[in-house]
Amino acid sequence: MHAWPASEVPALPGKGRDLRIHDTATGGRITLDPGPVARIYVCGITPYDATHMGHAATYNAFDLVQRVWLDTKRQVHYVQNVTDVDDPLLERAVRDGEDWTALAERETALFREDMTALRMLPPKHYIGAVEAIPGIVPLVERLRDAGAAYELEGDVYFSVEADPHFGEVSGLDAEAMRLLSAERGGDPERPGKKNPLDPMLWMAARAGEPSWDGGSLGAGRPGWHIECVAIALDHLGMGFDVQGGGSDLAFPHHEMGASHAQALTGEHPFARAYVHAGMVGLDGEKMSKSRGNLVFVSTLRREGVDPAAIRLALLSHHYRSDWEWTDQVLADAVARLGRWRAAVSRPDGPSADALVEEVREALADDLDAATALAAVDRWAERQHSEGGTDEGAPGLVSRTVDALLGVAL
Ligand code: 5CA
Ligand code: ZN
Repeated sequence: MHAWPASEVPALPGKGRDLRIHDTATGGRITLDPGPVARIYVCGITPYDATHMGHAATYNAFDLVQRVWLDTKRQVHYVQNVTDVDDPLLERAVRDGEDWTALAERETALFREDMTALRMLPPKHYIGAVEAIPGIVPLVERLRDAGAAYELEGDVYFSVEADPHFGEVSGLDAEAMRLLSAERGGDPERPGKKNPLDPMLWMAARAGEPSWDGGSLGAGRPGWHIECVAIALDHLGMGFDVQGGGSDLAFPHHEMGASHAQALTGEHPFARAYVHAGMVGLDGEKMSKSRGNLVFVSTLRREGVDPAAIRLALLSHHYRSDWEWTDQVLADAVARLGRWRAAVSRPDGPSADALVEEVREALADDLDAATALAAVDRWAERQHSEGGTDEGAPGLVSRTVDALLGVAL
């Protein structure tokens, strides 16, 4: 599938710092050391509803990762999927009496518009689950032939015992895994499984549901985790730099994905860092399509809210913390955007050389965007209170905010 148009990223003087980031697997901060081409896979949406603030916050975090890398003069190879066939999408289509492909196409198109408006850098490869099926089937066959997968009433399950590193991404104990597996798409109660945690790789065709030719697997459709593994291995290979998503993906999705890939290749690790963004809530609950407590990017845009203000609202929270979306969060961001725009609209101002380094340092320090915003606030306050004579300063501030934070002033 096609992605969305890229906004230009201005080059800044000098060079950024290497990113130190919290890795879920080691439970601590690690310094990433990508090659000249940094490789990142970020899990994409399941397109049955519009982009909400939680999605936007998660994609914002991984956009910052890329902006830090670009500032170190690396190229970035970014891959994202679209889960354009899965239970929740099919259920929503049935509920609304809509064709599931039309629903997926419409919501994916809206997501592209939202990402473009928010100036999120597009993936180089934007791949749907459906288009990945021809690549998924041979992977499942290989796992089965190697004894890492087994059949149960026509469905094919992955055996978590096949990967000696299983459990290392999330670091959870068996009971916690069982609970989360039941909550997040697994079926630990199904009789006949070798291990209750074993996830489905291939689901045999069900009446009334779409299915595809699965070669020796029979007709069916892919499980969720193998979708991302097939796409990541195809476009990035093993040992890529960052696997990203919201914290609700650490288990089972990223745990199972890592094990599928490690069992397939005999190599470790699947990703060198597993990075997870916190959950955005509304009225005390995680914002989620299934709960319906949502604030959509597209609704705010229609109401005339400047996407740059939405982006500043996302940036005002640390990406790893769980936080609540409120009207006040947006009002504060609108006010901040106004102060910044007024400050850079003057022909000169206080020097911004130190500011560039402060923003760089804050972001390299586990994407501390709030500290970066505070540094820009201080420059804007000085501009308003004292002004300055540096003719290049307002332009440099605009370029810094654009290049490193994705905000157009
Ligand atoms: N298609 C799968 C990933 S392969 C999926 O999880 N889709 S999703 O539409 O449910 O979520 C897309 C991304 O948004 C995921 O990274 C998910 O962790 C993140 N996300 C979902 N809800 C929230 C929330 N309330 N706050 C922060 N991030 C969220
Ligand atoms: Zn995924």
